[in-house]
Amino acid sequence: MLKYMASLFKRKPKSIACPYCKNSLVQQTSPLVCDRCERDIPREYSDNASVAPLLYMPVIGWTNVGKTMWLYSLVRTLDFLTGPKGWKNSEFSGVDAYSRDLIIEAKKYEGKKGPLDGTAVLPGTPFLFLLKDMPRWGSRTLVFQDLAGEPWHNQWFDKNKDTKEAALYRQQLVDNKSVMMLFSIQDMLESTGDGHSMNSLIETYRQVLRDAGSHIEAEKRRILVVLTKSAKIKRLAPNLLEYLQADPIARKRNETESDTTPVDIAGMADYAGRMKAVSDQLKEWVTAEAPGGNRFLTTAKNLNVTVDFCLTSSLTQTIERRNQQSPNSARRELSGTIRDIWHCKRVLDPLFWALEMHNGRGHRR
Ligand SMILES: Nc1nc2c(ncn2[C@@H]2O[C@H](COP(=O)(O)OP(=O)(O)OP(=O)(O)O)[C@@H](O)[C@H]2O)c(=O)[nH]1
Ligand SMILES: [Mg+2]
Ligand SMILES: [Zn+2]
Repeated sequence: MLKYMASLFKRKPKSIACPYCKNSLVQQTSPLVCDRCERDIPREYSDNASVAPLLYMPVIGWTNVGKTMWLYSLVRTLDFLTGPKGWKNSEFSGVDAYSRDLIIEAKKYEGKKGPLDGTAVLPGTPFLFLLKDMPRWGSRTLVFQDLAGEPWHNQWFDKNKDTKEAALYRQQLVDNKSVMMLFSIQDMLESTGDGHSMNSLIETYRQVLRDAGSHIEAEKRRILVVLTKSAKIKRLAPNLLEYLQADPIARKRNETESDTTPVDIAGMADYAGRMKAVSDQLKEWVTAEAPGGNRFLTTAKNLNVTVDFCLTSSLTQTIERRNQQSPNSARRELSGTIRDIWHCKRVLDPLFWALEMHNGRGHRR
C-alpha cells in the first residue's frame, strides 16, 4: 500500500513535443533525439519547452507573393521589438545554429541591393525561434516553415504525387490545422491570364488535404489570409491604408535616435483589438475587390474553415526577380540598398494573430 502511495507521488518523466514532427518525447536521453523523425532536439528548445510552448506558423502561397521577404521583415522587426526601444524585457533568439544564421542573414540583407532568391521546393528544416516574456502572450517557441510557392502552380501535386517533396508538403498541411495563406492582390490584378484567383488556392488546399485522407469539415481548421505588398494595392480602401500606415511599432522603429521612449506595452491589448476589427473590414474589401475573394469565402464556409484577415507591407518598392520579370515591364534596379526601401509595416500582425489564436482569445465565431 505504502509502495503504491509512493508511486502516486513519484514524478513522472517530463514529456515535451518534438518541434519538427510533434511526436511526444520523454526527456531521457541527452542529447535528446526524436525517435520518429530522428532529428536532434536542440538543447535551447528542450530547456525552455515547459515555459515556451510551440507555436506553428506554416506559410503557403504562390511563388513571388513575398513569403520569404515577410519572414525577413518579421525577424528584423522582432529584433527591434525585443530591444531597448521595444518591449525591453522580452527576448528573441534563434533556437539552433540554423535559425540564428537566419537572424544574422536578415540583418545583412538590409545592406544588399538585389532581390531574394526563390525558395527551393524541398521543404527544409523549419526555423525555430524563442520569444521570451512577451507582454500579453508570455513565451513561445515559434516554428516557422517557409514553404516554396511552386507546388501551388500548374497541378504540381498531381504531377508529383509520389515524390518525397509532395509527401512532406502533404504532411505539413495535414498536421497543421491553422495555416497562413499569403496573397499579393495587386500582382494578381496586374497579371494576365495565369488563372490565379484566391479561390483557386483554397481549392488546391482542399484537394491536397482530401487526397491525404483529411475530413476537413470536421477538423475546425483556420486560415489566416495575409495580404502582402499592401502598400502597392491601388484600390485599397482608405481606412485600411490608414491602418497600414499608422503602425505604431514601425513608427517607433523609424524614429530618431534621440527619442528613447519604448513601445507602449500596455497598448498591446488595444493593438490586438484594432487588428481584429480590421480583419472584418478586410473581409468586406476582399469580398468586393479581390479576384476570387467572394468564392474563397464561400468555399471556406462550406469546409467549415474559420477565416481571418490581415495585411502587411515589407517593402515600399518591388525589386523583380530576373526570371519573373513580365515581358513589358522594364527591369527595376534598386539605386540604394534594401534598408532604403524597408517598410516593415504591420509585419507583426500575422504573428500576433497566431498568438491570439493560440491563446484561444481570437475565436469569434
Ligand atoms: N512592393 C513590395 N514588393 C515586395 C514585398 N514583399 C516582397 N516583394 C517583392 O516580391 C518578390 C518576391 O518575394 P519573395 O519573398 O522572394 O517571394 P516568395 O513568396 O518567397 O516566393 P517563392 O519562394 O518563390 O515561393 C521580391 O523580389 C520582392 O521584390 C512588399 O512588401 N512590397
Ligand atoms: Mg520564398
Ligand atoms: Zn520528431
